[in-house]
Amino acid sequence: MAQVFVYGTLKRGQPNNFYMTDNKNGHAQLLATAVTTQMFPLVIAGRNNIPFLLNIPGRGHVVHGELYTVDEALLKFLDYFEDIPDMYQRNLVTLTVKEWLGPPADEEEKLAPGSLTQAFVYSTTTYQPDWPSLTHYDNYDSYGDHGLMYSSSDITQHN
Ligand code: PCA
Repeated sequence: MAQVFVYGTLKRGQPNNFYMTDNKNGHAQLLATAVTTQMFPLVIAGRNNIPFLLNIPGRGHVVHGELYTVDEALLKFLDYFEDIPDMYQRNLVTLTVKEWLGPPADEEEKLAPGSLTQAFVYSTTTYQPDWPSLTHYDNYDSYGDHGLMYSSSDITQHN
């Protein structure tokens, strides 16, 4: 099992959340809402409007997302889906827990609001030179006012 922080299309209400819930490629359990303790630029880039957390700590905003525990099968699938290591790399990030949403029976695992934890995140150090100057978001929504709705038609053509 591994902890994964999702900040983009894998969040609840976003276009790829079904990968976290349909149990086809492995299992995930939502644990909590969380926010990165450090700031990062979260941008929407490429012709498919893909959200990217750029691995430039200290720039941008603290980024809101969701903490999951995932099994090895789903972690492997997500690495494939996120096109590791070309499109994203899987890095560790420190999070501040906001609201616990995990199973109530899991008293031992329960993380208090404000506590710190570490999780994997699909972020990137291999971005295009103009990406850091794109608009920085703190809470991604594919359907937001920006009008840059995510398109999954061809995930290999993100540049
Ligand atoms: N999927 C991953 C990284 C960005 C994306 O759209 C996520 O939601 O965290």
